[in-house]
Amino acid sequence: MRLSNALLRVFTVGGVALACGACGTNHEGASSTQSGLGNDTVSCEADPRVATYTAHLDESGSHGLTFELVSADPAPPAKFGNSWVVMVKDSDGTPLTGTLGVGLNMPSHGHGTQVPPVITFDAATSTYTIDPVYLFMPGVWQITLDYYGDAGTDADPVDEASFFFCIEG
Ligand SMILES: [Cu+2]
Repeated sequence: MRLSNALLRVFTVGGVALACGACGTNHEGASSTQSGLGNDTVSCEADPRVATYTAHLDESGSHGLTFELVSADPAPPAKFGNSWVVMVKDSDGTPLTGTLGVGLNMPSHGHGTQVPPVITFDAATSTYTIDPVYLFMPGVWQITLDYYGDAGTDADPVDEASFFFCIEG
């Protein structure tokens, strides 16, 4: 049965980095000449990479698919645990139901998250719920959605797209 197979094939790939070399060490080893670094109060809202959250935010992949952030709780995305509902659509806008992977990354810091996202697929709405989207640190986070179709996550994704958000302290 296709739908239950799809549910079973929904799992998580990537995005997990237990070793976090640069994480939380902004001030460590800073000399007096570096005292201006690591100012935790600087906002990333003006970072050109980040999106302003709205419901039904679309990001296009480079292979014709659209990844829709249907809703986020809390909204806008915030520090620590988030729950996201996403949909993957083909070029006609038809929802797709195959395997999805999620990666969480802080591109400026080179680390992922400690709590891996769990993905569940709801066949009634053709949406995937990702919970938690665990963004534990203030700054720019990249949330990458990889769509694998009927293939497993060992294959190359059919398409992928990333959402970037500024998470406030
Ligand atoms: Cu970080």
